[in-house]
Formats: sequence, structure tokens, C-alpha cells
Amino acid sequence: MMPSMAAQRETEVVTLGECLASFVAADAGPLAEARGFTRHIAGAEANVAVGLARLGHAVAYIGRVGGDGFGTAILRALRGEGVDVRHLTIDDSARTGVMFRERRVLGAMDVVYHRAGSAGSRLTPEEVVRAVDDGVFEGIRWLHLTGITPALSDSARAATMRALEEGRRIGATVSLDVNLRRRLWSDEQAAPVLRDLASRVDVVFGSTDELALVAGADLDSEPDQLVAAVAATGPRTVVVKLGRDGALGRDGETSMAEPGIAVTDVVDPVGAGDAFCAGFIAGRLDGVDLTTALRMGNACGALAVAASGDQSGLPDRVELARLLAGAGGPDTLR
Ligand code: KDG
Repeated sequence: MMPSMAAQRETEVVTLGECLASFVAADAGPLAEARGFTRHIAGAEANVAVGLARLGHAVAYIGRVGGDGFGTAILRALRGEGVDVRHLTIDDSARTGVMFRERRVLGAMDVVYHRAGSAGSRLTPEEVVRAVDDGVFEGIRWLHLTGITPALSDSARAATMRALEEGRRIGATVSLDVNLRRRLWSDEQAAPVLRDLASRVDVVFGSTDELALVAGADLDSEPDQLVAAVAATGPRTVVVKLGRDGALGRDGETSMAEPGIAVTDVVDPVGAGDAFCAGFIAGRLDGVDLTTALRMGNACGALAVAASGDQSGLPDRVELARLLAGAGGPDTLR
């Protein structure tokens, strides 16, 4: 008998966190001078979820949004991208978190958060348990966590830990993007939590300063020393994201460095790290080797910085393949 509807695909990846309405300055420059903003959707885990969905993977996202227009916009956007949002709860008693950020193509980016007490920060282990009871984790291959969610509140930290337990129980690969957010907690608060998480996952992603914090290493340590130091704490795979310089990864005893893809016009660098994670995870789900996964991550990161907002530049399979093949734009196609 012909099925009357397209079959629902098995979930491959679960992630959880806070998705925010993000107001990104229209013009590049300092926040103090920004007058016009464009509303985007942001949140590291949601960015990874959308990145993976665009690359053809079935992803479920667990979180909370407020019962307001921003929450509705987030739900619609993620659903529209094909992300499973059955466990993105609407919390009518709280507001969706909001952030304003400047757009700089040079130097650190200033961000103003309005997320204390937000719906997203009220995530609890119960949301994770409900998803588990609904079978969302059954048969998944990958669980992606970040160091942002445990910084939001005690209950969000407990939710992260509950998801980690479930990922381990199911036998999924569990990744952690360290994503240290110093506007949410101090290094002293973050270090023990991030170290504990990193030691219990399979894959750790981070920038050099984040990996230095996790490893308790000097900030001026070389990237290969940092990945080795973090790997010594437990994870089999450690990747240091080096921005325009690409990435260096260690998988068991194998280490590989892959140069970044030069982007002549960086429009908005925020979200590049999440795009990298999406490309790398997609590669691993596809069964590619470390080098190819690093290349896929770098290509996704490069495409992300060439567009404004965290998610706009995330590629689909065709765009990714075109960049990796070194092809030009549509007018070069025959
Ligand atoms: O990685 C980009 C994120 O930092 C951004 O989308 C917002 O999740 C966010 C955060 O907490 O900073």
C-alpha cells in the first residue's frame, strides 16, 4: 500500500539549548553607533540544528521559548528548516530571550543579552525526560551539547546533564562545543562545569582559549598541545577551531590540520563556530574521515561568515559541494 504521507525520518541528532531573537546591527561598527537592526534567530545549538538539517540530517531540538511573537518566530523558523520542534515548549509565563549585537569584521564582538529569567533559561530535566519518554532519543546517532546551556540556570545545567546521561545510555556520539560565554558566567564558575562535561563526551570543539580553560593549560600553548591536553581528560576527538586559519583535529592518535577557506568579504563572523560544528558532525554522520570532516566544517564556517545573521549563510548540500569543489557561482555552471 502506498503511504499517504511522506514517512517521518528517524531522528539522527538531538540538541538542546536556548534559542533567542537576535537583533543584528545593519551596519558594521560599534554597537554604540548602531541604529538599525535586523531580527534573526540565534542560539548556538539551534544554529547547529539548522546547519545539520540543511545538510540533510534529521535533527530534534529541545528547549523553551516564551509565549510571545519571538517564540512563535523561532518555532516557525526551526520548523520551516525541517528541525523537529515537538519538544520546543512554549512557556506562557516567561519571555523569549533577546540579544542585540554589533557587527564587526575585526576584533571581538559586543553583545547585549536580555535573557536572565527567559523561557529558554527555564529549561529543566523534565523536558528532556519527556522527549526520552516520547522516544526522541531512541536510535539517535549523535547528541550535541554546548557550554552555554549549563551557564543559563541550575535547571538548564541539570537538563544538560540529563541529556548527556541519555546520550551515553543510547550509545550515541556525544559532542560538546565549549562555547564559553563570559557574559553569562566567570571563568572560575565555568571551568569545573566545562571540565566535567568535556571529560564525559566523545568530541570536544573549542577555540584556543576555551580549550586552555578546559585543560587548565597556558593561554599561549600551541593548538596541538591544547588538543592533546583536552584529549588526555577523556574525549576521543578534540577539535580546535582557529577561525580564518581553519581547524586542527585529533582523533585517537591521529592529528590533522586543515587550513581555512579564505573569505574576501567577511559580513558577519558570529555563528561560524556553530556552522563549523554542523559541517563536521554532518561529515562524521556521513562516515567521512577526520580530514574531510574538518574540511566540511571549514567550508560551512566560511559560508556562514559571508552572510549576515548566524544562520543565513548555512549551506545546503549543493552549496557545500560547490565550495569544496572550488567551483564558482551559478553563472559558471553549464
Ligand atoms: O555561536 C553564536 C551564538 O553565540 C549566538 O547565536 C548566541 O547562543 C548564543 C549565545 O548564547 O551567545
